[in-house]
Amino acid sequence: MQQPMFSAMRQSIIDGLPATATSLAQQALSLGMAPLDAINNGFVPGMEAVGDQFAKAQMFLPDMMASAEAMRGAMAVLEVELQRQGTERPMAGIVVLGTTKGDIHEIGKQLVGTLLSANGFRVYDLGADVPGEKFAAKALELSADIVGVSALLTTTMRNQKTVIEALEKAGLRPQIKVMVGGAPVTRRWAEEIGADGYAKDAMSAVALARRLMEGKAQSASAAVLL
Ligand code: B12
Repeated sequence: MQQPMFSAMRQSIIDGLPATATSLAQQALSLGMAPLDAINNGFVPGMEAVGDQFAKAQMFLPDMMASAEAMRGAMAVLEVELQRQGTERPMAGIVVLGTTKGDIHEIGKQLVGTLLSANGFRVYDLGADVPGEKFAAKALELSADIVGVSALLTTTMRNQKTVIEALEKAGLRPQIKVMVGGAPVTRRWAEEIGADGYAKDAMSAVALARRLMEGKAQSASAAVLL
C-alpha cells in the first residue's frame, strides 16, 4: 500500500496540486502512516524532482510556486501530528529559527522547526528574509540556546555569516550556539563562517541541536568548576 501512495504524493507535488497533496496527507494519517514517512518518502522526493526540472529549464517559476503550495498543503496536515507528538516531551532547549535576508525559501526551515518541536525544543520561527539583527534581538528576548539559519540560494548563504556577526555585536555569541543548513550549505562552509554546526536535513538537525545542548551544559558546568 505504501509505494503507490508515495508515488502519488511525489506526483502531486510535481504537478502542483495542493488539494490532492493535502488529501493524500490526510489519507496517509488515517491509514496509520507515520508523518515522517510521508514527508521523507513521498512529498520531499517530489520537491527534489521539481528542483531538478527547474534547473534543467523543464519547469518554470509559476509551476515551481504551485509545487511549493502543494508541499505547504501537505505539510500543514502532517505538522499537526508531528507537533502533537512533541507536546508530550520535556523542554529540550529554545531555538530561534529563520531564513536569511534576501531569501524567501521556507519549506525546509519549517520542516526543521516542526521536527525540533516534535522532539521537545521550543521553536520560535522568524520566517523568511530575516536580517541578522532580528535574529539577535529575538535570541536576546527569549534567552535562546540555539539560533538556526537557513539559506537556499548561493547568493544568500553569505548572510548566514551576517547573523553570526550580529550575535557577536550584541555580545550574545558566547552563550548561543549557531547551526546552519539549506541545500547549498556544507559542513566546510559552516566551519568557514564560524558556525557551531551544520545538518543536511531535518532529522540530522534534531541530532545536532541535542549535541549543541550537551556542549552548552558541559561548558556551563566547566565554568562553575573553574
Ligand atoms: C520550492 C522552491 C522555491 C519556492 C519557495 C517557496 C517557499 N515558500 O519556500 C519559490 C517558487 C518561491 C522559489 C523561488 C526562487 N527560487 Co527556489 N527552489 C525551490 C526548490 C524547488 C525546493 C526547495 C525546497 O523546499 N526543498 C524541500 C526542502 C524539504 O528541502 P530543503 O529546503 O533543502 O531543506 C532541508 C535541508 O536543506 C535542511 N535545512 C534547511 N534549512 C535548514 C536550516 C538549518 C538550521 C538546518 C540545520 C538544516 C536546514 O533541512 C531541510 C529538511 O530536510 C529548490 C530546489 C532544491 N533542490 O532545493 C529551488 C531552488 C532553491 N530555487 C532556486 C532559485 C534560483 C529560485 C529563485 C531565485 C527563482 C527566480 N528566478 O525567481 C527564487 C528565489 C527568490 C528569493 N529571493 O528567495 C535555485 C537556487 C539556485 C542557487 N544555487 O542559488 C534552486 C536550487 C532551483 C534550481 N535547481 O535551480 N523557489
